[in-house]
Amino acid sequence: MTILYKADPERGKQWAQHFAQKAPDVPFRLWPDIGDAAAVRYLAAWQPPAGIMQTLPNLEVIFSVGAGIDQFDLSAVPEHVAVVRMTEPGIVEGMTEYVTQAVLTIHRDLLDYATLQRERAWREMPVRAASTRRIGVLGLGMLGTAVLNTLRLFGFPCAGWSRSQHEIEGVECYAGAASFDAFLARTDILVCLLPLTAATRGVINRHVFATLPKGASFINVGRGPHVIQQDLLDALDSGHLHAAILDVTDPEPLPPTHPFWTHPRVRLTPHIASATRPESAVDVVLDNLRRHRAGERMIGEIDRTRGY
Ligand code: NDP
Ligand code: OXD
Repeated sequence: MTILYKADPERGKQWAQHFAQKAPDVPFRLWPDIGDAAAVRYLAAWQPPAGIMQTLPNLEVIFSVGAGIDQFDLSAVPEHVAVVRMTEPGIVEGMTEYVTQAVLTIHRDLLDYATLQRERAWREMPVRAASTRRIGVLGLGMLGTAVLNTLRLFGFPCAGWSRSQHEIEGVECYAGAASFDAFLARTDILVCLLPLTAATRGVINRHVFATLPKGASFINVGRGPHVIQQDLLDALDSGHLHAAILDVTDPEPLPPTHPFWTHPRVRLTPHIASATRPESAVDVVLDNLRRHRAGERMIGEIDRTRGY
């Protein structure tokens, strides 16, 4: 019943230490030292090996080491192999910090002040009350909900949009395609925290930017392919969209010639909004191993028909 880890090797060493401490009875191996391939029932990976079922014929579960599973080619993974996304609390904490700083950067005009600093211009701008800056989060899952629960404490009017109807205290919840435009029209800072699926690829496009109020801003911490990048550049260049803070792009890494690098209204970070923390990740995986062996549904098991 071996668990095989195949992702960042440095973090893998930390996973190995935590497994050795917390579950010395569970055989844990680091790719490419797979040992007896037939004994590998569990794989923790960012990218599974090519020809996964030929390499690991008795695989039962793939644990993503990240919250997203869009990097997996699910067509190469047979139905009987469960796929589980990462739900450990460190990812939630990191994402809440990142989105809060991005929202406050836009809300307190820090991008504009950075421009003024470069010009050595000592000039004040009026401060806008949080109660007049409406936040809208696409995706009301583990991360979107946590982010909104923090942002509403600042007094921002908060809303979220998801596939199914949610109820979150202090958050106006919109659901489905029919309410999308109403959600956008009331949003001054749009945050993308959707999973990347066939239904959400390209969902942030010229229609979205045109429906947001003039002067709105955009934060992408979901995935690069959620956005039609030329539409984002056009919306910024027309002045309709004020600014964009992008942690994810398409492709990654972003090529040196890409216009996002030098655009005055774009701030970029290299997909660092939040990262899985090995210590708590191992706790979550061990809990799921116990559930799997007991025949229970695992936490974070994805629904293949929805793709997330
Ligand atoms: P969850 O699966 O918990 O939540 C996904 C949410 O998106 C749900 O509310 C779901 O709706 C909604 N959704 C999915 N498809 C649609 C659709 N077609 N229309 C409307 N709503 C939809 O995901 P997490 O919150 O854990 O993570 C979200 C994403 O964040 C990850 O998939 C990953 O891409 C990204 N991420 C980025 C990181 C970074 O460092 N930049 C780090 C970690 C994650 P419903 O509730 O109705 O099912
Ligand atoms: C994740 C990510 O999905 O790092 O966890 O983007």
